[in-house]
Amino acid sequence: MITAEQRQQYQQDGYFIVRNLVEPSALAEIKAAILDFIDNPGDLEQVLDPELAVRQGKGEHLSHRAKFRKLQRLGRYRPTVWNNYYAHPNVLSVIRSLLGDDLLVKYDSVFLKPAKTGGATPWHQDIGLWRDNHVEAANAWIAIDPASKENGCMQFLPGSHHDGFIDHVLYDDSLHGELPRDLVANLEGRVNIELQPGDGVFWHSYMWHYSPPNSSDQGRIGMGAVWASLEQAQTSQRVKEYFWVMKDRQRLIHPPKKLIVDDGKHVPPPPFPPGY
Ligand SMILES: O=C(O)CCC(=O)C(=O)O
Repeated sequence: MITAEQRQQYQQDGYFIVRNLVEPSALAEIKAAILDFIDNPGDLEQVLDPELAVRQGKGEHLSHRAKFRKLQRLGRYRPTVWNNYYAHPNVLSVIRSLLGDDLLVKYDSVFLKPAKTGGATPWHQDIGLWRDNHVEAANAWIAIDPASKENGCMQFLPGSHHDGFIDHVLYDDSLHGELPRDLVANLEGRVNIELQPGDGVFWHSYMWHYSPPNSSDQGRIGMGAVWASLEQAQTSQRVKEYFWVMKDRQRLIHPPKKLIVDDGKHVPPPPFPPGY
């Protein structure tokens, strides 16, 4: 459950933080699974789609632990990651407060920002990338390592979710679609979302957020997620595959059961327009 203060902050500022959401023993299992993948990607790339393990640059000069920027969908293939985060009882309790009792995972990813080499994530709204109708989806990120200003924690612009959807653009050097740079240059009022391992942050799909490069000597691993209600999944405009974590008020653990909602009408969004 979320508190009245957290709900109020979600409405007013567009996000809230839940401290100690995931306990240390569960976090240790998650981190072990992530490091095991990074240390032994050869074997596991047979299970994970290799295109979903997003590498940073060519990587030859990087230590093997610095090669990955994202590990998308790792959770779906790792029971300890799935059960200790995406289907963790404390996490589901928060998500139920936002979306009700039938819950599915739409997106799961590890976000890695290795010491000294981890790059920035540009300013964006999640819905600006999805370009779907899930305005009230539950978007979250939990810290596996401490996330600080020094090692590139996320920054939010409180209240920016009140401004609605903004078309995202792609510059020649964009990592992915982003908010137009003239809108985010010298933004005043941004806040650093500093988290300790096990803390989680939840935000609105319109929230403007960003994370800077990591110039410190401390790596920063976190895990992102998006959950959807059954109704959102069934009326999805973009994603065809969802994974059950709660049905009829029962928590569902790994292996996650798939819900396919492909009615043949899903069309991929058009390419992002160029930014100037
Ligand atoms: O991990 C990060 O620094 C960025 C994460 C993010 O932007 C997201 O989950 O939407």
